[in-house]
Amino acid sequence: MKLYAIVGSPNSRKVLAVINHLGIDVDIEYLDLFAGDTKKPTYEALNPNTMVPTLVDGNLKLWESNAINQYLCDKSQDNRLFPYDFTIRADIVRWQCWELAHFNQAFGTLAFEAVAKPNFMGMQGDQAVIDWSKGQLNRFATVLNNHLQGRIFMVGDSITLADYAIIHAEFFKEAVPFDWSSFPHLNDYFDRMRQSPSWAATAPKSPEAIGRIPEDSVANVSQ
Ligand SMILES: N[C@@H](CCC(=O)N[C@@H](CS)C(=O)NCC(=O)O)C(=O)O
Repeated sequence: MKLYAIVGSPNSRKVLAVINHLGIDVDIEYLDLFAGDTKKPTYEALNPNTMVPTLVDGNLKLWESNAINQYLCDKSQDNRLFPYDFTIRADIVRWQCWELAHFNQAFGTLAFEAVAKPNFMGMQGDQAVIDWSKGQLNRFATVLNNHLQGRIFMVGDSITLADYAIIHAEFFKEAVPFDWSSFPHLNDYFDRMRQSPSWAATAPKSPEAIGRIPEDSVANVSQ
């Protein structure tokens, strides 16, 4: 299996963390965002969205990070992160859908407009979009904070795919113009998840490393 990823990309990190956690053997090819690698025809043939991550396994060309993570768990027949019990699976998939459609849609948009554009792309963020995403983030952070009261993990009492999905934009948490102080359970959870070895190993070595091909690969660690 081969994964196409970009250093520091939250959705790439989400998949890399699962690869680390499961300890599975996947070739990682990092693309250079600034050299336009995702726009090259050979890559577009794998992922017409010209985004990362993309997993290639034989004839399967799979994009969408949450789908890739489910596939990796099933393919490896290691059900720790995605148990076979269909009630638990439904709960995990519920949170994967929710982070994509709501929480990380708001968080990711705010991070892109308010942090990535001015810091990495040399352009100003759109203030109307920033204001909208802050409102949305406030709404959905409230849902997440309430869910996490009295909980260690999103589903059950061990780490699952839902956790790697929820936290995947954590690198930008302190950088976005958003007041997290009224979400103590969410904050504690992010702090805990940041300590997860499989997640921590996916972090870019420096802000300058983001989007560039690393000299050495991100180390795989098993949990
Ligand atoms: N829903 C997709 C989102 C993928 C995505 O947004 N990837 C970003 C990096 S985290 C990307 O490739 N951006 C480059 C671009 O938009 O051109 C997933 O979960 O895989």
